[in-house]
Amino acid sequence: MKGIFTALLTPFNSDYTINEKALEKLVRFNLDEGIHGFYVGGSTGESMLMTAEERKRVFEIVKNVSGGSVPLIAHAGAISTDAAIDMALCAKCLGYDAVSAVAPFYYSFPVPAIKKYYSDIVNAADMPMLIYNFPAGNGFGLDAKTAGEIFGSDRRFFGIKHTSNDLFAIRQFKDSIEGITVFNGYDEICLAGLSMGADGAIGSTYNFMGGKFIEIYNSFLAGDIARAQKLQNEACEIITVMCKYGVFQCEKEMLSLMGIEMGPCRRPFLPLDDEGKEAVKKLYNKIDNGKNM
Ligand code: MN9
Repeated sequence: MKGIFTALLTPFNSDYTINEKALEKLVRFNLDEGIHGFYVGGSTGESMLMTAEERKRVFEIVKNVSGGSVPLIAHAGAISTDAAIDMALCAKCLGYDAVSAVAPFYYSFPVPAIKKYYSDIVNAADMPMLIYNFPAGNGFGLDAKTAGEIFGSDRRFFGIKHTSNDLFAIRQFKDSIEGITVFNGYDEICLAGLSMGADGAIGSTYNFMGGKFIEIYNSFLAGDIARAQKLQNEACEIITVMCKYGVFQCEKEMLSLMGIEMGPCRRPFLPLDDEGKEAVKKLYNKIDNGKNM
């Protein structure tokens, strides 16, 4: 697995139930953009704000719509090992290609407990595992030494989704674990991540500008760094605005303008205010007129 994977958003109706039709449309739109795969039910999908049944329903819809056309990674992470295993088994049953999990959070679990959480999930589900390293989100930062201990000789651990600005860590993962796949996690540093050896990237803004990032990826691989940089800079301008007003809310607003009704984010995320809506509208007009998405 490599390339540009969309960390799928979850569209909601105005009453906050899942908008299944919009989800189907979003998956199809991304497939048409040429996305290389999907990361389903992660931070971007607001999975921590959803029930287990809802998370499973999203797995099911995405699988049904995409069929076997691109690889699918299901995020099964949870605070509880049992809950994560339950989610991973559902993904396995549906024919997902791999699972991923953020480290257990809230209780500041010690490293041995985190290691056991990962081996318990992999042993129970017997599936390829992409560790989701998100230090800013869950307070645990994976380093190359601990990663090496978790991976050990178990080839079912195949990679890390590295959502961190620590770019050196990408190189350290690559150099210390043979054959490891590393996905860059912050879209604003996608090209930088690739330059440090990332095999691809998983991100939220790819929901609406996957085409642009596929071009960044292809330009990088072709050695056209000037082109890749130009496109990354354009993407960063957009992401800067979105981060200011709330990245998921802005992405949903953008997609709604593009014709996919994404609705609000779940509480406690605040709705996008008028200033934010105006800012996204401006981005939309600029992108649409320039057709440079
Ligand atoms: O999955 C996303 N990570 C989080 C990756 O949201 C925690 C990123 O795509 C960011 O949303 C994006 C904006 O910071 O890079």
